[in-house]
Amino acid sequence: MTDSSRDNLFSSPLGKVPSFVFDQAVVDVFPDMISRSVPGYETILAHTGELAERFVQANTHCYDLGCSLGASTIAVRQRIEGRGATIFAVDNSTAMLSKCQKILDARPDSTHVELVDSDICDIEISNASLVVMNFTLQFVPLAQRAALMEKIYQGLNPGGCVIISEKLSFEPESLNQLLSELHHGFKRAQGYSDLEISQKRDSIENVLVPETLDSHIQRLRACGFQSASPWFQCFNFCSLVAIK
Ligand code: GEK
Repeated sequence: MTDSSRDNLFSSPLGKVPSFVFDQAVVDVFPDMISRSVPGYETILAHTGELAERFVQANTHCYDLGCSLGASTIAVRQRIEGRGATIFAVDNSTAMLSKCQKILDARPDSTHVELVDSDICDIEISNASLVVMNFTLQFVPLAQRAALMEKIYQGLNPGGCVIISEKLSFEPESLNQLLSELHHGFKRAQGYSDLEISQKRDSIENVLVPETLDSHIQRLRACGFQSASPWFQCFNFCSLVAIK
């Protein structure tokens, strides 16, 4: 990795830390940022591919909601070749999508990927056998999350699968604190300084709003998902699978 693609966005004192946005500066360092910030990211991607292989049906739609640079799309695509599925990779950061397009163009594959520049709350979901939301729901305003999950449930075919990976919050606060400290220890071990960790935390405050595991499971059940469970957790990061 060249120095320019290493995430050092928060390494100098920023004074008043601006709210986090997915702009070009983030796009330029994104693979390094997410892999050094999210424990288990690579494991979650690999198993997103495995779940795709199990659940994606011929001639159906897959959705990668909040696709960023397409890492989940690529993990899915390489396991579903020849099924005639279409992957809709959706993001509302134009900077992310234009780099994502270049990455996908450099890796041709027979599965059609359509990039959609939109808020995931505004798209239509239909004929879906797989919906992936890897670390995206946490950025959707709380008040819109139930309607989004309901739309996903309605757009999934029976037997279809949704994968939701998220940062979690915990109760009581002492447990939240512990898991957050373990996460910060992970980031320190990945080379982030205390200043980077604390400025990033300030920047994502009120932008990334985590919920408890119970809140996620209850919302999934309220939509109609009878089968819903975490399949992976490391500290305060978790991935859930739910089947219609
Ligand atoms: C990966 N899934 O590498 N509508 C559309 N896109 C959104 C919205 C929204 N309402 N809110 C946020 N995003 C990826 C990683 S990153 C996670 C996902 C992270 C987009 C946002 O622009 C960004 O690209 C992505 O969701 C979240 O597997 O950075 O922690």
